[in-house]
Amino acid sequence: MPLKVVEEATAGVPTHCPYCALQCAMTLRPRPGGGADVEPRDFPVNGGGLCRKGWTAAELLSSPDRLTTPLMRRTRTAPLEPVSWDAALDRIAAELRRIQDAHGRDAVAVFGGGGLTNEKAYLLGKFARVALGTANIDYNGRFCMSSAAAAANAAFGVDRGLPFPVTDIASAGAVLLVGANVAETMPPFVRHLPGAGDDRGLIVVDPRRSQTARDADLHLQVTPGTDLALANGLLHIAIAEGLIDTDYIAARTTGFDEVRRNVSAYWPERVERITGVPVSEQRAAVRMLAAGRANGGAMVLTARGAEQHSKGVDTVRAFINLALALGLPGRPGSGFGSITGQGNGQGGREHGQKADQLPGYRRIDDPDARAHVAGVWGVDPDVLPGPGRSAQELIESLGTPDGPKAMFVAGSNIAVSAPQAGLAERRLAALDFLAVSDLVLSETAKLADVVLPAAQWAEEEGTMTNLEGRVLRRRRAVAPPPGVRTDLEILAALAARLGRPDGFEADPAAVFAELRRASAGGPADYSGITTDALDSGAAVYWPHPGEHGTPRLFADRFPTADGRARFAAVRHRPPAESIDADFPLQLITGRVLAQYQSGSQTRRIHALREAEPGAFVELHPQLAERLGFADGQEIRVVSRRGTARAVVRLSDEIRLDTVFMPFHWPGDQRVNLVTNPALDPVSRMPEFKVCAVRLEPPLAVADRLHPSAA
Ligand SMILES: Nc1nc2c(c(=O)[nH]1)N[C@H]1C(S)=C(S)[C@@H](COP(=O)(O)OP(=O)(O)OC[C@H]3O[C@@H](n4cnc5c(=O)[nH]c(N)nc54)[C@H](O)[C@@H]3O)O[C@H]1N2
Ligand SMILES: Nc1nc2c(c(=O)[nH]1)N[C@H]1C(S)=C(S)[C@@H](COP(=O)(O)OP(=O)(O)OC[C@H]3O[C@@H](n4cnc5c(=O)[nH]c(N)nc54)[C@H](O)[C@@H]3O)O[C@H]1N2
Ligand code: SF4
Ligand SMILES: [Mo]
Repeated sequence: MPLKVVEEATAGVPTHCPYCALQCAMTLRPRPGGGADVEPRDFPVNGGGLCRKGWTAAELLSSPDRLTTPLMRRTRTAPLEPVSWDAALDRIAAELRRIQDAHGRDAVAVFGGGGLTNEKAYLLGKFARVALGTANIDYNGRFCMSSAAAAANAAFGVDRGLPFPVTDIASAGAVLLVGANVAETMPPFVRHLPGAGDDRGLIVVDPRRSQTARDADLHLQVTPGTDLALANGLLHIAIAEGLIDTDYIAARTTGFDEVRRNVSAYWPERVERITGVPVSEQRAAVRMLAAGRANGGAMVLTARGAEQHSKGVDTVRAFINLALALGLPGRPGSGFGSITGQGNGQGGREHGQKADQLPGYRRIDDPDARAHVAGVWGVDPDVLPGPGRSAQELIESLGTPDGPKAMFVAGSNIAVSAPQAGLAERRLAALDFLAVSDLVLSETAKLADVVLPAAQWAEEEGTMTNLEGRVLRRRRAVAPPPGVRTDLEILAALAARLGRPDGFEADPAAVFAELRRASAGGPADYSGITTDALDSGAAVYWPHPGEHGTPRLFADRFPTADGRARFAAVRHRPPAESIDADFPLQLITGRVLAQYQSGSQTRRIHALREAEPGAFVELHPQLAERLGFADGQEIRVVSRRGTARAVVRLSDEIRLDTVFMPFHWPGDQRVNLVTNPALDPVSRMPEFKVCAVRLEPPLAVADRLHPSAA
């Protein structure tokens, strides 16, 4: 055993990137003085490639910004000061106890993240349900994959973002990408897409001519928030032109007749009026998909641009309808998928940190699921609480008379990333007690009463599940800095202090073994996945109940009661907030290549900070001229909810009625001061992707010294 470790140290440790769901493979070579060097490693998803974030990921291991000691404030207004681990953990346990004794068990909330390993997500869920006994646990995946997940569960009976390996995309003759800018959000993914000079076709739907759209054969520059109408319109054309697969529809689906009637109202000229996409381009898109289907296959893939809306679930259903009518899901080289975002966004939504779920992607309101998981946990099913509040509803309830009075956060920076962040910040401030586990002093950690310094990616063992549902091994390459503990150690220590000395192992292998048992028989069944198989590099896809996993789903049947996929007749409606005279522009939000999420990791990496130093707002030169703004000028983006500061970045690749702003920066550069928290009725996904704004010149210096309260 020690021999193996030495060998690995000299040969480098095989692992995966800490950031997005592509989980590109890399080798880490520890440096004698601390930190490590990154080398890309050949692996199907990345084919030996890495993006700039992956290349520079190791810099944060030895960054002076790392937290290396617990911090605590004595009162809510006192400064954060270094304290011992015992003092920090004792304080958290005492406060959570005190608040639950006074206000009931649900008065303590837990908030997790899709970047946490499977083991952490699992133990966090168990910690909430068993050690705290609270119904109130949710996580940032609610802001990410919840609409796609709800749609896939309803249509296919299971939610695995890509129900096929990423490499299958390379055999598709046509790919329709809806609201996905993979050229920036997962650059190595692009190698699988149709490219210049081949006989395959790429169609991109985006209000901006994004990096990804620039290389497409067809770019549909849709009006923000109208993808649902576009999908219905494309299906209308496919039916009218006789391009649907009637045999597939008859054999493998239910509900098409109602959908056919519904989309008859979405004739091309009407859809052009709603979406801004010319009739000729709508027809071209449908014909490209049909031609691709005859040339290896056709794929329809959605991402956050289509999903982060108050009608995100119905929009995804509309694109699933299109894919089903074309006969794609379950066919080789064809299918429907949603591109998962966070490193463990897939596994993170399977193992019980979501308000309505138990491990194995089970439903918390299903009596059989409760009985099974309670059995593994050694508790009575009746004591399992839940379902609790969804992320945004939870945040909005913090510190209110009916809401939680304390919260424990691990793996999310909601002070930057939640919609209407000004409100989120006020709700966090209204708590009696906030504890945060993070690598760095994130904007959310700055608001905490106790901050715990957590180990990161390359300092601990664990498993991750990538966007294909493939389970991967994350390996420890370097020791955490002295003073730092893993999240599993933190949860085990807190559980013990809350009267649960047993059942909370800090050893990732022990947690994975328990997770396998808890997931057995559930939709995301990991029970047959062995550490040996993962170590050997075997391609391990869930469901994996016995010796064999499932790289491709739906070949013969869908995991619904009758084995068929379900169509759903869905109608278009406008975004929750329409533009008007006061707020005449559509604001859309998203990402840039060099920053990740709330930026708490990537803003601390030198090359990435240099590449994208601060918030910008992208607008068309003609719009800028009309408003009197110049490239590089600082302006204010104003909505009914708040104001964000940003630098003008001119681009003729964006619609004239739309401006774009990424969400990676803190303070008054947060686009989420502006965004709309309107929720999808089913998934409870906020409408991050569209709201009404106006652009204003910066405040005069005098105003800036005495800003009016936003
Ligand atoms: N560099 C980088 N990579 C990342 C991340 C990151 O923060 N930075 N985060 C990871 C995570 S968690 C996620 S979820 C993924 C997200 O990956 P993507 O979904 O690809 O990223 P976004 O930039 O959020 O949105 C994609 C596109 O949606 C467009 N869009 C906005 N509104 C609309 C609309 O109404 N309709 C349509 N069709 N398009 C619209 C935007 O212009 C944008 O180009 O990226 C992952 N990878
Ligand atoms: N306007 C707008 N807002 C958005 C979006 C958008 O497109 N537009 N996208 C939404 C989406 S898709 C997402 S996924 C969310 C993401 O938003 P956040 O949840 O804020 O995501 P991160 O910035 O990744 O936050 C993760 C935090 O956990 C820390 N961390 C990383 N690894 C670990 C670990 O192992 N343990 C612990 N304890 N901490 C760790 C990091 O340092 C960081 O502070 O933002 C959402 N917000
Ligand atoms: S694409 Fe994603 S997983 Fe790959 S190197 Fe970049 S951030 Fe890491
Ligand atoms: Mo995400």
